Amino acid sequence: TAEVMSHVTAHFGKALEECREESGLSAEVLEEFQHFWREDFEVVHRELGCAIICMSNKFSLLQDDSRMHHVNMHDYVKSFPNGHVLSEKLVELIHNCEKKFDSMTDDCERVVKVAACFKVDAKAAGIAPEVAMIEAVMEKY
Ligand code: BOM
Repeated sequence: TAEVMSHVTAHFGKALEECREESGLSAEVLEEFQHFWREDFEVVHRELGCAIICMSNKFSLLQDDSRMHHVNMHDYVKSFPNGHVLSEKLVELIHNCEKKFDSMTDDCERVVKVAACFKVDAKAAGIAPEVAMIEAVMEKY
């Protein structure tokens, strides 16, 4: 659900500042991670892909090949309030997007494509949060 996704995004987003330098993602492109979900934010920059890899690694959410670690992602999402209602769906949506871009060899380029696909599919599935929902739970993390 969108409510659960707001918690996951608020928590995951806290790792952005630790990853800014090594990813090269400027504040001009993305100032705060929750803006990822804004209608007018385009998920296109290679540096955002690098940042998502770096952030995911802080929580052991990726395998060595920079693809999702299914079990760890499932457990991560389940750890949030009502997480069990989102975990399977989120893993399924991300994996479906990974399959579409599997031939891309540049990890950062591929992950930003996967993230853009995930944003579209999460909206279609009705589980994308409003930025205001994320801001309402930011203080919890
Ligand atoms: O193959 C690479 C897998 C990368 C998974 C991350 C894709 C989605 C990241 C952007 C959105 C994040 C919102 C909430 C946290 C989900 C972990």
